[in-house]
Amino acid sequence: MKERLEQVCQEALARLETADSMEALNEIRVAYLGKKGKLTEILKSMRDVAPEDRPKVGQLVNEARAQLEGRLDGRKRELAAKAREEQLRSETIDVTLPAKRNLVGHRHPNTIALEELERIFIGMGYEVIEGPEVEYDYYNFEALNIPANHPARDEQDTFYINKDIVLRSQTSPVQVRTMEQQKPPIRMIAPGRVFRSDEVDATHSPCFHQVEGLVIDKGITFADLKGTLQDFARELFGPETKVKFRPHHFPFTEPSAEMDVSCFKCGGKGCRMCKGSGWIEILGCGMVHPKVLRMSGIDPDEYTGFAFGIGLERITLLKYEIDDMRLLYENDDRFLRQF
Ligand code: 2U9
Repeated sequence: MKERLEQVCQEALARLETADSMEALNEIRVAYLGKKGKLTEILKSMRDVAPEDRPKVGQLVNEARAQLEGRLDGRKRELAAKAREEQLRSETIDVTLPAKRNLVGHRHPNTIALEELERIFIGMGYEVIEGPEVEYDYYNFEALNIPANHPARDEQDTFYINKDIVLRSQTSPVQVRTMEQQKPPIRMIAPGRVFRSDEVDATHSPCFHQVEGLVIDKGITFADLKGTLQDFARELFGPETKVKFRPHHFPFTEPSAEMDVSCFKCGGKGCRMCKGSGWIEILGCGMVHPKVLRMSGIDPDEYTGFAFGIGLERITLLKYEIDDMRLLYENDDRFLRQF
């Protein structure tokens, strides 16, 4: 029995030395120390041993058991240490490597230009008011004195949802809604997206942005319009900027004008930027038509006002000397992050 015990013990110890995983160690534990394990079997066969020899044999079996358990624990620790070493080696972090760049977005040049415009007008006491992009035909045309037979109403220029509802072709409906809701004095700008059925090219897009303004109070004159828009132009393009007004026609204003600024690139001498003329057109404007005031519940005998409309993309392209509007809509980060 002693030899058998030694043989089993040696066999188990030998297997332990070559076991290379926790599973293998566990298998060995079960095979020798488990309920039906070889060592346990030997212990069970004690009943065949002469009673006087039992304490001695019992002691031997227990010693063998203790030796096996000790070695099992030892191997367990060795394997755990090896695994940990392996892990440390494979997960080594090289802290000297350059960090991964976190790609954060960038404000769109249109947004930067809009915020500049808003800052200027807020500084002059204007409110910024927004409104729906899908509008009633009434607010987009009728209330602005654009009659049913007007070319701007043409299906080619406006996206119709149905016969009464359109994608707004200007932000003017926001001013009309404001006139209906608020009593003068009104000093507001209405920035936002507008839609026209235009082909895409370097200066046109079916979806672009406007910033329109409206001022209504007692005694507002064309002089207020000129002074305000001159201040605005100087704030946006620099204090040396000159402005000039050319007569124009809009159904919603009378008289109407377009405003040019002296070229901020050449100072008015003439260059590529201003196509040699020394002037750059930047907005349309005029005194609000009395019919437009009356339709929205404001008495034109008591109040007068001026309005203006700015194409935001045009300002952005000028400000950043971008020569193709399509670049603004591609959202290519390499383009956007330059501004
Ligand atoms: C109300 C009354 C009058 C808004 C105005 C313009 C002149 C104008 C253009 C600028 C470039 C359109 O985007 S663009 O092509 N706009 O020239 N807009 S006056 O007049 C209003 C608006 C609302 C109630």
